Amino acid sequence: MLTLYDAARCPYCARARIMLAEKQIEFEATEIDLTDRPAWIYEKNSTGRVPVLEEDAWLLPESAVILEYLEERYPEPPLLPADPGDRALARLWIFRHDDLTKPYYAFRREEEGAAEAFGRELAKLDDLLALQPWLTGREFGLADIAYVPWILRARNMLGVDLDPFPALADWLERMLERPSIAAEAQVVAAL
Ligand SMILES: N[C@@H](CCC(=O)N[C@@H](CS)C(=O)NCC(=O)O)C(=O)O
Repeated sequence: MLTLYDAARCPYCARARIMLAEKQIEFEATEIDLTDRPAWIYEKNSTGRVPVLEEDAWLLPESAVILEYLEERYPEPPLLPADPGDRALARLWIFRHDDLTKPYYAFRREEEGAAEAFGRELAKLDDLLALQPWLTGREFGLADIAYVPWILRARNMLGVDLDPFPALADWLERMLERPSIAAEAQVVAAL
C-alpha cells in the first residue's frame, strides 16, 4: 500500500492527489499539519516538506518526480504523449512551473507588481491553450496536473478573474469535468 504524506492546502501535494486519482491507485493519506510539522517528517524527507510518497521503506519526495514515478510505475492510462518530442514539451512546462508559482506566491504576499507578473504568466498559459487543448498537448496529462493546483487556488482563494484568459478559463472548466480535479476543487473549497 502506498502512503502519501499530504497537506490539504499544499498545491504540490495536490499534484500527487490528482495523479493518484487519475491512475485510480489506492493509497493512504497521512495529513501533515504545516503549521506544526512533526519532527519525524524529516526522516521521510530531509527538507521536511510534503508531499512524500512511501511504499514499504521506500520514500520519494518532490511532486514533479512523484508524477513521473507514478506515470512509469502505473502506465495506464497514459498521461504523457507517445511521441518523444511531445513528451519533452510537456516536461518543459513542468520544468518551468516556477515561472508561474514564483509570481503566484509574490501575489499572495501582496508584493508590488506581483499581480501584473502573475497575469503575464497566466497570459502565457492562455496563449498555449489557444493553440492546443491541454498543456500536455493533444491529450490531458502531467503538465495539466502540474499547473492546475495553482490555477484553482488563484481563482478560488485569491479571487483571480480568469475572464481575461478565455482559453485558460475554458481549460479549467474542462479540467473540472474530471473527477480527480473536481475532488481537488472540493478540497480547495473546504480550506
Ligand atoms: N519542490 C517541492 C515543494 C514542496 C513544498 O514546498 N511543500 C510545502 C507545502 S505546500 C511544504 O512542505 N512546506 C514546508 C516548508 O517549506 O517548510 C515539491 O515539488 O514537492
